[in-house]
Amino acid sequence: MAEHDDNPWRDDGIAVREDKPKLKRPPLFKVVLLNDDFTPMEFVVQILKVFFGMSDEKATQIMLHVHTRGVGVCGVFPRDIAETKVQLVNDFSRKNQHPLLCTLEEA
Ligand code: TYC
Repeated sequence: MAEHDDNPWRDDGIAVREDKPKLKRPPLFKVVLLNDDFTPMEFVVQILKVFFGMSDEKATQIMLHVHTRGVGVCGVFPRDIAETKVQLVNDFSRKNQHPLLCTLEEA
């Protein structure tokens, strides 16, 4: 009997169903910019280029979207990356004495 227990090919007649994969994709977060009346447009464009890797054209387009609509998405990232970007942008804005607000929303 002992040699049967060790044989991986032995069919005990037990039906085996594969388990559903337990891994879920990590939730994503939108990093958003809010409009205000004081932050210069060029500063917002600089933020979008430096922290979000946008071209001058794309950054200008997003900045104007936020300026006219009040809010706009800079990018979508896993939580830790989104949180770090928000922190870096807000620190940089404060250091430059602008009230620009960056925050995150679950995507
Ligand atoms: N509304 C600002 C201005 O007229 C420009 C601006 C755009 C500020 C986007 C913030 O997220 C922002 N100078």
